Amino acid sequence: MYTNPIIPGFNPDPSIVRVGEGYFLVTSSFEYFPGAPIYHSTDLIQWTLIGHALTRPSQLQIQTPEPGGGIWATTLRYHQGTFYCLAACFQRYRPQEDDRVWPRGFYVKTTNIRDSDSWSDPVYFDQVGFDQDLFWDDDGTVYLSSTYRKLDRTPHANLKDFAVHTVPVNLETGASLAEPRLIRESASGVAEGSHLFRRGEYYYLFTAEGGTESGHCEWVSRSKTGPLGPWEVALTNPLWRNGLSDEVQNTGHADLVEDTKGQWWVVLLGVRPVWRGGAWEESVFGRETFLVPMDWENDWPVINGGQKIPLEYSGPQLYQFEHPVAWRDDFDQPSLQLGWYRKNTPLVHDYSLTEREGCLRLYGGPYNLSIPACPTLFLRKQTHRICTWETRLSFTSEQKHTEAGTVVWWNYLTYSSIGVRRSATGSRMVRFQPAEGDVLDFALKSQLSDIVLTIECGSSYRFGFYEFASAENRQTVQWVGEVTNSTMTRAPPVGAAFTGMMLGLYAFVS
Ligand code: 6LW
Repeated sequence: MYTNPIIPGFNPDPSIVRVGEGYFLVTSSFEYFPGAPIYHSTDLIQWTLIGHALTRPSQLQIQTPEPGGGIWATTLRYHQGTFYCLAACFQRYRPQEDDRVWPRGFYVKTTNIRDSDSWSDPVYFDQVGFDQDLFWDDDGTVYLSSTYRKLDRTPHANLKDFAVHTVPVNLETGASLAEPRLIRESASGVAEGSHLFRRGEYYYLFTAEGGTESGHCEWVSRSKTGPLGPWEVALTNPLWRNGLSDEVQNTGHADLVEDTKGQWWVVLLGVRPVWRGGAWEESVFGRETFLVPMDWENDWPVINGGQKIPLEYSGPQLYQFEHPVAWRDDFDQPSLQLGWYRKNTPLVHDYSLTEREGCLRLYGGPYNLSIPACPTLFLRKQTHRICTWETRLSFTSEQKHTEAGTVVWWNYLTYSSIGVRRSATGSRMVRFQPAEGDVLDFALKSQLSDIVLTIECGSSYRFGFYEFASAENRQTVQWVGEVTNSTMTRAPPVGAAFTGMMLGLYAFVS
């Protein structure tokens, strides 16, 4: 028996490879930097973040995208000693106006996946699109697949017309070696997240169809001819279907791996909404990484026996693992712990871990948290529904617009913050800025003491603070307000909520 998701917190579009005894997995990172988190496991159950494929401005430039822009659907592949991470970076994503600039996809590569600095600079493809996949055929030809709108639109239908296009490429340059071929489109209007494989006599094409929301599902086709088809579509499609009454929803976007004993496994994305007040409430985690077993029957894949993806998988293999909720950062190392993210690519180095021992010193930049740029903001993924995020802050300011504090972050259009600033009369105060409703200010007694800021995460987010006296003399928290999870997870008017909740630290001088 084991518990899903295997990687809790915002971790969509998982892609996996096994090298020897080790599994490596990458997930999408959108507007966050560094991009393309790489996880490692030896048993598919316990995953450790070991680094990122996109850590340098020369690899990743995200300046002012809409929520949900940036890096989409990374694919991880391993070929002859080299790891390849494929991605596309959306600089403009405005689906509400059917306005997107299709990015040129790219790959970065390394022979040492444990060293984040070793990933190459990007090699850009000729072919645009998202959800890039690479497939090496036995004759040495390398095929790139990506999804973009088909050029001949479906007439008289209000479909997205997103289809999978495939082209042989020169891997050194990224150049296309032929014209792209449309290899899969879907009656739903969306065929994406493609992965091509070869096994025995057949080529297999896996596609995510129906869009990443409630219609999301996974299809498979096979061909004896080659990676451009013609394709035979499995009669068992979709390979399973989770619906609106299930504990796990929106499942799809699968990738496969065979373990050392010959058992196949599938990783995919899913969400865990909460049933509250007679309706489903959006999951604060967004889309997370799930695992299910896979078998082959008559040369067709059967994923999870064709059954719905569960939160608890009861099979003979694997084991149950409780992800630890406790985590702490004393900022006592010379570099930041893995798992801190910036929103967008930082332009300047605006922090120090050495200037004041045991502290993260922020040099607050000119952008407040509502600006779609890169503020001085350090974020971590929320991984547990019920947890408390506590921050001790040492801050005074002469200016009444300068603020430092802590935040629950969905995107630059929806966040709730609690921070310290100076009031109009010159004394220090705490400001609570909820995602919805009025800003509230609370006077502080001391002009100098450290302030402990607290966010309780659960069925809502509750915010409070106290003035730090001494470690022995812990004060009671003064609660200042609450924001519901449904307010915190609201859909943005531009872009999309493809990510999950983050908790963070910030400073700005406005
Ligand atoms: C992903 C695509 C999708 O690239 O969501 O709606 C995108 N479908 O497969 C972002 O994860």
